[in-house]
Amino acid sequence: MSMFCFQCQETAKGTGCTIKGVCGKTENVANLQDLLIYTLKGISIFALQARAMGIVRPEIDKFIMESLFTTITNANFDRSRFVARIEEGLKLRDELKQAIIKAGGTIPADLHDAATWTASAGEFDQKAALVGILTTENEDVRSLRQLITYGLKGMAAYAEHAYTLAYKDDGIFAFIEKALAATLDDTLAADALVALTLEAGKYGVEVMALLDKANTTTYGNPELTKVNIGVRNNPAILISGHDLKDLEELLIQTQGTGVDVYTHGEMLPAHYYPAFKKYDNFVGNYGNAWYKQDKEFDSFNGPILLTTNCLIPPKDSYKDRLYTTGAVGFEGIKHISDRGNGQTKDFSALIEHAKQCPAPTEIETGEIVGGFAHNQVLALADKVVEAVKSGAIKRFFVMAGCDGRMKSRDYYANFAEALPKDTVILTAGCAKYKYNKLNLGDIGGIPRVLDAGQCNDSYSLAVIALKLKEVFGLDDVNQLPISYNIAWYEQKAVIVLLALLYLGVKNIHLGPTLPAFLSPNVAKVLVENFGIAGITNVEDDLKIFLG
Ligand code: SF4
Ligand code: SF3
Repeated sequence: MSMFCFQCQETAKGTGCTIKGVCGKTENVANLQDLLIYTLKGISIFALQARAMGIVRPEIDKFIMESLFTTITNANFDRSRFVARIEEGLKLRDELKQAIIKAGGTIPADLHDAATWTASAGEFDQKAALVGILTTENEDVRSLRQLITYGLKGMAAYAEHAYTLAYKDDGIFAFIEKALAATLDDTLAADALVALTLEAGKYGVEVMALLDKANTTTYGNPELTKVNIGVRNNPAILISGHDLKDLEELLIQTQGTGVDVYTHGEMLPAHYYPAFKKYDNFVGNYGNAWYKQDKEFDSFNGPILLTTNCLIPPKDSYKDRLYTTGAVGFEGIKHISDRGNGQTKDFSALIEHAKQCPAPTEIETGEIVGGFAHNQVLALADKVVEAVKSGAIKRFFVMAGCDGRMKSRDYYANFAEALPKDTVILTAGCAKYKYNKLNLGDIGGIPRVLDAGQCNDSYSLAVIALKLKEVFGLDDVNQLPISYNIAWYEQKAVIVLLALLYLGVKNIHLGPTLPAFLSPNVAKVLVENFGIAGITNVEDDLKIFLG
């Protein structure tokens, strides 16, 4: 076995990728990601000690957050970026240690290796082979440590989006560092790690609330919007991923250039924000969820900007038109540098490139409807409550999360189609692409698919549920006529799940398969305490959901 990774739903054989990632991640990059995480854990040991002494280093918090983000599935495949990050991490770790000593602190003699190891870049591969996931022998402890680590990756991704819009919360950074260090602590048994997992859910709610505030304060509240899925006849740039700031700067820089901008994948919900509606070259959404990019990037014809996950290893036919930025990277693919202080990113290379390209080839026509984040749904609250009271709406189905390659995910399209006509789907994340073009109709003007936005906007679905609980005067969110049938793929979905558990949501069905990183005992804890279950087939599951 030359690597071991089981962080996503598509992990090989449902157990772990051991030779090469199903995602395309090489053994070498997988191992360097492990070493980077190990380095972050070592830094966190000092960060905790420093915090206890009143020393807070924003550059450390930022480094940890950004580094975690680069290791999520389908974000970064570029070996050189990980080598550079590990080198920088070792430097920051030692600076922090010196700051502690300078402030009168004592460095414990029995520090974990993660806090003391050093090596030159040429030795990183050797070291990486010694620090992987399987070095934790007890499978339940390993399972919980990884569940926490993956939750932190998702939390870091959302914290980074908020940070980009100048919203941050030191409590979230402090928790990330505490939890990273805790995953090295051999004195913490399963019970303590379960408690820490639930605490991660608490910070998951906080980080999503922070990002919601950052997005809505900066760009306004998402509102009911029809999004064009056809094309125009101008050269264009396609922007994918989750980063709204990148989109904003791209829209500003393309004004008056004759170059149109289309969203792809998880960038679709950007159309729902009032702030982006003023750009007349912001044409619509092109394509579907991430895993179809190998065909859709081909037919788009113009440059493509990947701002975050999900990137798949590019085909030769469009690789010269692909650009990455932020946490994303791929060897040989052009990368747009980060913003300097007070500056914007420079997308001029993409704009010039677009001018040389033909307009996108049309792959579909029509419109999709979305923008049902909490503010819009609560604006319709009277109508929704009335429909529930009159029996016009019998049940809501939260079908948020991720889409993915596996054929078994057709289940979600079939499930959506098979749902009785008096039910409404509440969605967020790229999972929506399985049913947002199905024309499922409406109930008295309320569309049967209410899209709140990106995966992080799953928070909106929780806000809506809590509001309905209040309106109906219920004591428990689980008394609402809401069922949860969630699809997961990567680690942002892990933090969304932990956040829902923290909010007390029970009986979530998770598919298409349960995470490989849940050991039988850890899965049992989730089943017994939260009623977590998998999925089977549409017919049987509908019977369960509809009683
Ligand atoms: Fe395998 Fe998923 Fe890890 Fe990629 S991210 S190596 S597919 S488990
Ligand atoms: Fe999708 Fe990658 Fe998870 Fe943001 S874009 S939800 S998979």
